[in-house]
Amino acid sequence: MSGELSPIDKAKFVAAKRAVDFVEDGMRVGLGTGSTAAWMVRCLGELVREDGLRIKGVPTSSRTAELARDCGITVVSLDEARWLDLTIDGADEFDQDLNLIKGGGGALLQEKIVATASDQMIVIADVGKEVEHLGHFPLPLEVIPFGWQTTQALAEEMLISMDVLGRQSSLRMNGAAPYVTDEGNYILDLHLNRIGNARQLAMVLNQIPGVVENGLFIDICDKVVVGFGDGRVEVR
Ligand code: ABF
Repeated sequence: MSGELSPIDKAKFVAAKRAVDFVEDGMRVGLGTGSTAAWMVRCLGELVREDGLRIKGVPTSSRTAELARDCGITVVSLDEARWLDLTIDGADEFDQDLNLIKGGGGALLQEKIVATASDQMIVIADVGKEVEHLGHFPLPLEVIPFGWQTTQALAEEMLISMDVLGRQSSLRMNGAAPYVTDEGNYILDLHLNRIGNARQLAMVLNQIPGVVENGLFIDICDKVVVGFGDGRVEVR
């Protein structure tokens, strides 16, 4: 499956492949979104088709649902599964406390719901996602379309009082139109550069009217499987 991969793709692949070792027969598994998670879905599909692994997959986005079905994985909704044994997903940044920034792929709301409804969450990532302080990657904020510019102004005003370096934000676009999430919402990307108190910021952001969810995953991730371009893997 892996053939000749670039170092970054090899890092993603080996992390994904190591993570599926944690999947046991009969599990209900949350399936993440993004290119690293896509490798994980493919590896799981191979185990389902060739080793008879029996799992129920709960996708975190429509893209993942399509890929999972194409790989032969039984896909069910989160409400059908009710609770998950394990979720495996990617991330945009992770720090030493295993706190994350997620949402670069635009699926942070469903990803956070699925990860929270799981006994365990494992993140798979290339080592380039590891940071000392969260925030260099723009923090995604899912907002309802109604009054989004007012929501944006309130968020930027709130950032002035927070422990962050940057306060600019931008509406995520899909070509000439705003990017629309699976739930029909918009995404504001907050260019914070460095986040001091991620826990406090996550709580305050979600108090702003119009904000649905933010991409900070605090105390949700249990393990990070880190892949390296030379094929090494570390479990943190
Ligand atoms: C998804 O995967 C998103 O939350 C995150 O932004 C993205 C990372 O994508 P990739 O694995 O392609 O770097 O979980």
